Amino acid sequence: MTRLVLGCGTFGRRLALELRERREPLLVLDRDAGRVEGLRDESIPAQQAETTDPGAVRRRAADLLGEVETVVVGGDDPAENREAAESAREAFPEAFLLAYTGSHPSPADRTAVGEVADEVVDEGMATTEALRGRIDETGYRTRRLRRVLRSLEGPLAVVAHDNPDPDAISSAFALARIAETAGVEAEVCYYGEISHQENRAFVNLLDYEPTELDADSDLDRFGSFALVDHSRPGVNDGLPPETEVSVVIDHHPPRAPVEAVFVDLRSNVGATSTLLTGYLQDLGVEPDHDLATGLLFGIRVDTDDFSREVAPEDLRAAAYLLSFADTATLERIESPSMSPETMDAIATAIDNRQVREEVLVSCLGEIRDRDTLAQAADRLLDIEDVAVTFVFGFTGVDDEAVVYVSARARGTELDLGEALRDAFGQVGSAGGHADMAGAQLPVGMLIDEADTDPAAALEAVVTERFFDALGVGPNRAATAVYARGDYIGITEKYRPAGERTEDGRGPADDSRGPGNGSGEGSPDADAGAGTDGDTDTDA
Ligand SMILES: [Mn+2]
Repeated sequence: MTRLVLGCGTFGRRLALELRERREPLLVLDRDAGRVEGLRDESIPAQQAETTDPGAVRRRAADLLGEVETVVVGGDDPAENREAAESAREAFPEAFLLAYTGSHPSPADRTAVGEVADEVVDEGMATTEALRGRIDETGYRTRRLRRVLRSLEGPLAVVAHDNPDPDAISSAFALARIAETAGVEAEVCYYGEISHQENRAFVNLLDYEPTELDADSDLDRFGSFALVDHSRPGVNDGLPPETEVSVVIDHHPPRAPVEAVFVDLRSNVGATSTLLTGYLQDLGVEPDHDLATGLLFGIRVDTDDFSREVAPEDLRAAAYLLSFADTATLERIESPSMSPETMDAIATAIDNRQVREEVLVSCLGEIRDRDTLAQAADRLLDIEDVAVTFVFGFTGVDDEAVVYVSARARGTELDLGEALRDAFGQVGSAGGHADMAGAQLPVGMLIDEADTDPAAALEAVVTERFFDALGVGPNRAATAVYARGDYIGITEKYRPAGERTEDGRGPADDSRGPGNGSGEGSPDADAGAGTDGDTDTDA
C-alpha cells in the first residue's frame, strides 16, 4: 500500500508519524520548507512541492513513490486542503482519497472536499485512533470494487453457489445493490434449487426474487459476471468453467487460483455477508429492511448463531445490521412451517431405521427432494441413545441416478466428514464437517446389472458400507479397529486429529495429516440451513 500525504498540519503530521511506523511506502509533500525540514528530522520522508498543482504532485509522486494507492490531504488550512483534494483527484483518479477539512472549514469548502474525496474527515473526527482503519486496505479495496463495478458492461449476473444458502443469496443481493449504485444493472442468479423450507421461507419473506438458471439458460444476455460465496466458475455453480469473471467475493479458502478483475477472499471471517456488509458501510449504502435482515440471517446461519468460526468482524457487521433489520421477519424465517412431504420423509426415515450401537442408518428409497434427507438426519438425531445419523435416498436405480447422503453427529468425538470420505470417497464425492457431512454417489458404481432388486441391493450396500466404516458392521470383530473402553463402537481413527490416541489409530494406510476435520471451506460444506457437507466435486 503506497500512501501520499499532501499538506502536513497537525493532523497530517500525526498521521504521517503513524504511517512511518508501518514501514510501508510513504511520501509527504508540503509547500512549506520549514515544515518539510521538521518532518525529516522525525525521519518522515518529506519533500517540498506545490500541493495544489496536479502536474507537480503527480511528477513528484511518480519519481519517489511509484503508483499511488492512497492519498491523504492533511493540512490545517481549509481553502488549501480543498485545492489539494481537487488536485489529488485530478492527479490520481483511481486512488483512495481521504481528505481532512482543516480547522473551521466554510460550508462551501466542506462540500467541495466531499465532492472529490472518498472519505472526508472533519475536525472532530480527526484523531488517529478514528482513522487507523480507514487509510488501511479497507478504503483502498472498497474504492477498487466500486471502480471495477463502474467499468463493467451490464447487466451484471451476480451468481450464488449451487442450491444457495442464506449467506450466498443475501451476499448476492448486497453486491447487486452496490453494483446498481455504481450504475450497473445487476441480476442475482443461481443454479440448482432453493429447496430447504427455511431457505424458501427466507426468499419468500424477504421478497427476494433471484433468477434460476439452468444448462439451457442464455448467458449471452449478461455483460459480465460476479461470484459470491464461492470463487470459481463451473465449480459449485453451473457456469461454463471458462466464463470470464469480473468480481469474486468469498470467505472460503480457495483450492485453486482464482481469476477475476476484483478478488476479495478473506477466509478469516465467518460469512460472505460480513464482507458485503463492510462494503455497504464503507460506501455509505444503507441496506433496506430486507437486505439487512437477509445479511444478518446469512451471518447467523454461517456462524451457527455466532458459535462457529466467528470473527470480530462478523459481530461488528451483525451489530450494524441489527439497526436496519426486521427481527419479527427473522423469527418467521427461523421457525418455518414444515411441508407434508418433509413430515412424510421424516416418518419414513423413522420407520426404516436400522440402529447399531449408537449409529442410525435409514434409507428413504427413491426421493424427489434431497433436502428432506438433511432434515430427517437432523430430526433422527433426537432419538435417545443415537449419536450418529446417516440418511440416504436415490433419484432412481439406472446408471444416471445418484445416491444422496446426509449425515449428522452429536456428542461424539467422531469426525463424520472424514468417516464419509473414507467410506465413499472412492465411489463418489463425500465429506463435510465433523458433525455434519454428506455424499453424492453414482448408482452405477454401487450395484451391477445382475441385481434382481436393484433398490434393495443399493440400500444394502450403502448401509453396510457406512456401518463398516464406523466399525459397527457385523464383521467388526475382524476389522483392525474397534471400540476403546470408554468409547462405544465407533472407530477411533475418525476422531478429529489431535484427539486420536496412538493405540487407537486406524490401519497403517491411514495416512491423513491433521487439519482435515471440519469444513475445509468447500462452499457446500457450509452448515447453512439445509445444505449438507456435500463436498465440492472438484476436490
Ligand atoms: Mn458462506
